[in-house]
Amino acid sequence: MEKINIEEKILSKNIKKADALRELFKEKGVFVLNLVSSPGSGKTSILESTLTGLKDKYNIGVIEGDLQTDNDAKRIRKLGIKAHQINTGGACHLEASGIEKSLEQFDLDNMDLLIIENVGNLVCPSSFDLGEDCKVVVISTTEGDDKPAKYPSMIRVSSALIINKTDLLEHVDFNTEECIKYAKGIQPDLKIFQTSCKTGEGIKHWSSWLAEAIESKRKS
Ligand SMILES: Nc1nc2c(ncn2[C@@H]2O[C@H](COP(=O)(O)OP(=O)(O)O)[C@@H](O)[C@H]2O)c(=O)[nH]1
Ligand SMILES: [Mg+2]
Ligand SMILES: [Zn+2]
Repeated sequence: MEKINIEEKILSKNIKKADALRELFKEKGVFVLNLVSSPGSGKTSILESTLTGLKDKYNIGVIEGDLQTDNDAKRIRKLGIKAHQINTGGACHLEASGIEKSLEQFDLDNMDLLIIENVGNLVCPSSFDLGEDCKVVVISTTEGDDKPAKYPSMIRVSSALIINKTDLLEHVDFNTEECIKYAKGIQPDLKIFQTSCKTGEGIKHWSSWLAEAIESKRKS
């Protein structure tokens, strides 16, 4: 009973902070994406492929969440894009308070897109609103096509699903149709993208969706 109360308090405090962040992002015209997946599905690789194509057109910032290291922030900085690394220590998700603090590093008045790469975890990031416009979940073909059925909460709160590592399909038992069927069964409106960061398949399609979302929120 006590445990539930503490959890509820943490979550309601987080929601308040996230709502304030959402207001701020709206005022500044910044589209915010919360990118989630299990570890190693290819979140940073997808960002590398996608942002290379968008960085000349939009002002972009990235917040990287990991337990340790700033490896991912370094990968993004190599593209000439501003990236801030949050090290959570032991924590398996990011919270709105951490995002609020990281914003000191960015100039929101001159930003069109903020991407938050969450800690690799398909469980609790689904409960922690970061003030984003949408969550996008990545599942790779090496993880099993029943991932959506096993992690329904994450699918339910996501706007799009990226099935990544399509270049490996011929080597693994992954039924793409089944995966989409499971996912759509939970969230019928889910947008589906199929990508490979090795061959570049599907990156353009996904990037255009993102660009459209940025445009719809951007201040002219
Ligand atoms: N074959 C293949 N490997 C990929 C693809 N995307 C990412 N990887 C590899 O998967 C590993 C984890 O990728 P990373 O982007 O760090 O995943 P993250 O932990 O979700 O950020 C790295 O070795 C990547 O090179 C892909 O589309 N195809
Ligand atoms: Mg990463
Ligand atoms: Zn967690």
